[in-house]
Amino acid sequence: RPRVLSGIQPTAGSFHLGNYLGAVRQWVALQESHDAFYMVVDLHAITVPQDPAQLRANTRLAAAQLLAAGLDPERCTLFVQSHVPEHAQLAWIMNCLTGFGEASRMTQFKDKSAKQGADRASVGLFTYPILQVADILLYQADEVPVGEDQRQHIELTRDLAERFNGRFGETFTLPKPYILKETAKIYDLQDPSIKMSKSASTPKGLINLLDEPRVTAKKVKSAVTDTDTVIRYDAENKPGVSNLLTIYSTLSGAGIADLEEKYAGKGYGALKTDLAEVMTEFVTPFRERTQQYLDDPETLDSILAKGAEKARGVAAETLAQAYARVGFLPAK
Ligand code: AQP
Repeated sequence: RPRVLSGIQPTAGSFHLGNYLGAVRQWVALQESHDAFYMVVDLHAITVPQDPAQLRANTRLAAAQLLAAGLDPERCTLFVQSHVPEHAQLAWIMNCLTGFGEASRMTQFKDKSAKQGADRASVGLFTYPILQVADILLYQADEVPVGEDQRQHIELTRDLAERFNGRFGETFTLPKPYILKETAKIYDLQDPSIKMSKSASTPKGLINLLDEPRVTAKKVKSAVTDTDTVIRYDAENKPGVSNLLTIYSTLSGAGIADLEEKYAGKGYGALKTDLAEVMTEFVTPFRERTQQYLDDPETLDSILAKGAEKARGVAAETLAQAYARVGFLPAK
């Protein structure tokens, strides 16, 4: 079976709709057909300041949400990044293979550091994509299911894998991004020209899956559309409506063309009311399942411990090979 690897940050508490539709939904599907490794990336989280107690709680919360979304520990390997020390170890080697200019071209760093003020951004934030390279290469992943915003980091992963292989001998698999066109980028409900994001979106533009369903319904109903009245998918000219149609279609399983037909001659109000209902039907059981996992932290922690053990089996083997290739003297 081909292998997939992906991760999600535990930083924001609740996952948002972009995380779910852009990534986690695909993770759930891929565990059926792939040898799947998924992790909560707490090492990535500390690239910006975190409260320790909050980070710990959010790490469990992220794992609970992944299980609630449908990850099955019998079908995939679910673990916490810091439980597998090989991530940081391989990242160091990859740091040493990366050019400073090359790392400087990563657009996510440019965006995030610009927001914080370049002097305040940590070196960890700068090397974040290189840790991601290590995450992926350790598992010899064939595909990486992510949203569009991560495409550049997968390119970097391929470049560094090729560089390492060229310099030290064939070691790493070159991974491909697995990005579904329809949901590659979910947009902010208030500003459909930007992606829905925990740091850039206003509270009204961001759907948190763990929000009260009535809060979510309200946000859907006040989503920005356009001055036209026709319900039609046209990402360029009608980004707000198109975003709502994408969300509606993916969550309900109805095709976009079917939705356009269903709402022909009806106003945006009807579309939003129905979408609010579809959202409520999705988030209500999701919230309940998340809470059930949180109420039983022992079970949750033991799932994560088993996942880490399985992950380490693979990661340790790859790291040992990389260490040998680089020329590190084996410890006796
Ligand atoms: N709006 C989005 N549309 C589609 N996919 C998205 N992802 C994030 N936003 C969207 C995907 O979610 C996965 C996990 O993301 P992450 O935990 O690495 O967080 P992030 O990318 O840092 O999420 P945010 O909200 O975008 O955070 P900020 O605002 O800090 O940048 C990834 O696969 C990502 O592509």
